Amino acid sequence: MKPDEPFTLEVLQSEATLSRYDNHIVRTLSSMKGQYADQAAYDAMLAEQDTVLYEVYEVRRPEVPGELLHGLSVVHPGKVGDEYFMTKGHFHTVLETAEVYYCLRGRGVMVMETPEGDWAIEELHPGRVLYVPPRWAHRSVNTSLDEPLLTFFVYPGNSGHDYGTIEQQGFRKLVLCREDQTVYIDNPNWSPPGKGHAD
Ligand code: PAN
Ligand code: ZN
Repeated sequence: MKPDEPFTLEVLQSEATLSRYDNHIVRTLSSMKGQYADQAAYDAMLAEQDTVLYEVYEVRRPEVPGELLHGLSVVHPGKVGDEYFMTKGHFHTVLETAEVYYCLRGRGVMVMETPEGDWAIEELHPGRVLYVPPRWAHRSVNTSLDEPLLTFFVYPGNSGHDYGTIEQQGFRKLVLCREDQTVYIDNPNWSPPGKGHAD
């Protein structure tokens, strides 16, 4: 079989070059039901408008171990109650697969945790590379209220995405804006791995 040809991509230029990506995913508020701590703020915001929270631009490659899936993640600025806009977050279905994130623009954090309940939060700013090791669930949070958080990501083709575990148990830590400061607090609704949801 003839091997694929090498190819290049302008990761970030104009709206026009973004159209070079193969796939564009748009996640709005309605897709994050139950993920924000302040349910009343969530409901009120959704009643106004199904706001776009984040977008993902993917280069489509075969989902097999030797391939690398890559693309651009854009988390828009904003809050639901005190909680910054963020991605759903997920474990990789193949838990032993890692991921690299390279921050291109904006300010943010990556909230991470393992199935055993260990947690970590790393700051993202332009020029910083974050290595998410195998086993760590990950969620990007935009901690700037003025500009989008742009990251480039790369992960193995066979990783897959397990969203259900996080939808059920949440992340252990929440990233909030309190009196203009970014604070990390314990998620009161977090249920320990394997214990199901708190309510
Ligand atoms: C990224 C994420 C992207 C959006 O490509 O998929 O940032 O986040 P959610 O998938 O949690 O909605 C990645 O981590 N892929 O594995
Ligand atoms: Zn991932």
